[in-house]
Amino acid sequence: MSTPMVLTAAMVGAETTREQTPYLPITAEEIAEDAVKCREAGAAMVHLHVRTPEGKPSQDTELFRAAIRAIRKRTDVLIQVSTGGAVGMGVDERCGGLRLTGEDRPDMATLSTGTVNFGDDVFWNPRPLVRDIARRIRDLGIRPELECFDVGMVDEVRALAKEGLVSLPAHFDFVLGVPGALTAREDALDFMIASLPEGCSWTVAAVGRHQLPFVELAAVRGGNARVGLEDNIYVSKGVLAKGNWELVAEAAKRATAKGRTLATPQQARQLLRLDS
Ligand code: KMH
Ligand code: ZN
Repeated sequence: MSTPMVLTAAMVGAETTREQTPYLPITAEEIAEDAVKCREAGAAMVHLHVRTPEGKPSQDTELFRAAIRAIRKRTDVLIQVSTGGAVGMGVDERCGGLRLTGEDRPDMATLSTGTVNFGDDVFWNPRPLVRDIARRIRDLGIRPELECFDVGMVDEVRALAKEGLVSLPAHFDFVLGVPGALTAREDALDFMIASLPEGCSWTVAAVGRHQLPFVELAAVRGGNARVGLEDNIYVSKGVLAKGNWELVAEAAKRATAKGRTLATPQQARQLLRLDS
């Protein structure tokens, strides 16, 4: 039996707009409604950003709290908060989701480990800032998902581990296909995998039209995949996904066709070492 595959739904993001797709969830209730359907379609985790009621990207603690409560009221899907936010946000703003403790504490949080061009913008992650966020994640007692947009960011995790800021083995997310960063190519994915420290697990999040084909590549390589409206709004050429759930359903179909079973949230907790 192969290892169950963890599907993550990146539901909201900071860049996708309602002008691009009317199916982008914005309010806590809309996010929870779509999260329930994502879980039913095979997702074990959601990667969460939040928005103001007007749809502006936000990392506001109370907006995160409302979304997390709405999701947890209705489903057991794991919740990973973004600490990336939107380009141009300062570190305190980006870490809004890390102020949630007790029953509102997220299950996981992202940690981007280097600076990268992000379309015409720059996703700014100088080394001191990365360490600041790593410390906050560690202090909250949760595990990071190490977001790497290029291979040097994988190497940087070794330095973070030496400094005691990340414990290995850890879980990585390879984000491929961001304009200005590493392209979504099969050999790029293989180089990322080959660069991992011993025993680490990985997810691939390929952007745009690469999203669903990379689910299949991840499936055959024994990895995990992230889909969702943060990274891609189309379920097929020119056809908008009617919610994150439709992208998860398509990912689930492709992964199972390659012989993988899908992880439940409980299995994902173990596979991603969230309790250790
Ligand atoms: N919105 C991007 C600039 C994360 O969630 O940790 C960064 C991002 C990464 O989405
Ligand atoms: Zn994100």
